[in-house]
Order: sequence, then structure tokens, then C-alpha cells
Amino acid sequence: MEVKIGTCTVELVTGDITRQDSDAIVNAANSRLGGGWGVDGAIHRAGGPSIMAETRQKYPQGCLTGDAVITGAGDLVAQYVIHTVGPVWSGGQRNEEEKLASAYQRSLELAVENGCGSVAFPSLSTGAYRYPVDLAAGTALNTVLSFLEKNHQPKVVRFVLFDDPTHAAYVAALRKIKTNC
Ligand code: AR6
Repeated sequence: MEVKIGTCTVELVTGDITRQDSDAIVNAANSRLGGGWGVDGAIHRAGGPSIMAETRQKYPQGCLTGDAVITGAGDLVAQYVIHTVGPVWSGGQRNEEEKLASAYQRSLELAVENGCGSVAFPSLSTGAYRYPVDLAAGTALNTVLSFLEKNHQPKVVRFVLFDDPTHAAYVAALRKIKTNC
């Protein structure tokens, strides 16, 4: 599924983010930027050790929840990896929605600052961090759509969703947003 926002396109696909040819792919990192499982593990495995070496050198202090940093992409097809830290879900009482929106927003800002015409996101926080996917999908899409309405770039934002239930949740959230527009 895809929607146009002015001259920009938002795409929802199923797949593996490490295989995307976007200018930047986004990593669902932790605040230590220390690597892990899920998307994080897959990106460091496929991209090779230069990504972690650059991360350690440039960002030894790590990255706060809701913020993002950028490195090269090693052996990946993409040019850049944007490492962002989504919130751990703890019932919705700890500003999780605001932090999740901020993770998308900061990633998009870095993509634009670095001249990326296309960026691919995974579904941040909905794996190990247990954010309910229906809620996360709405926040992710609302944040991306309002960013594109204001900034008119990046030209392509692709959500690369790993499994069918996650893809279905994003399709449902996008349909709901379009109906309410
Ligand atoms: N491509 C696209 N999506 C994927 C891939 C992939 N290769 N692999 C998994 N997913 P998660 P989080 C999906 O756990 O919840 C790490 O250990 C997955 O099915 O990667 O933000 C970090 O170091 C799910 O839908 O990220 C952190 O400690 C979504 O990506 C922590 O996990 C996010 O799952 C971050 O947890």
C-alpha cells in the first residue's frame, strides 16, 4: 500500500530492512547503541563491524530514548544507518507515545540533514520493547505524514514490516488516518 503526500510517497511493504536500497535505513537501537537482537542484530550482522566501530567512536555516550544518531552503512546497500531509540512499553503512562513520535521525527530530521531522498523504517519499539503494534502504527504514520506535509522531504518513506500481522496493523492505521482526513 502507498499514499502520496504532495510530491512524497509513503509505502508499506513486508520484508527485511537490511536489504533495502533506500539512502538510509533506520535501526531500532538501544540507548547504549551496543547492538542487540531483532532489527539491531540483523543490521550489524549484515552491515559488518564498521558500523559499530563508527558508532563507538562518534557516540560513546549512546543515544537517549526518542533521539537518533547517524553512521555509514558498511556492507549494506543503503548509504547510512540512522540509529534511533524507541521507548520500552510500560503501559502507556511514561510518555511512550511522545517518545515514539520523537524517534521517528529525529530520524527524519537526520535523513533530511544528510541529503537522503529515501528512508526505510522498521516498526520501532514493537518487538523486544513490546509497544502494542496497533498503537505504534498510528503514532508512526501520523508523525511521518505530518513531517512530510511540513518539509516535503524525504521523497520516499518506506515502512519495512517484518511479518504479515505487523503489515496489516500499519495498513489498518493508514486507512483510518485517511478516512479521518
Ligand atoms: N527487518 C525489518 N523488521 C524486522 C527485522 C528486519 N530484519 N527483524 C525484526 N524486525 P525489535 P524494538 C521487526 O525487537 O522493539 C534490540 O535488541 C520485529 O519483528 O527489533 O524497538 C535493540 O538492541 C518487530 O516488528 O525492536 C533494543 O534493545 C520490529 O522489527 C531492542 O531490541 C521491532 O522489533 C529494541 O526493541
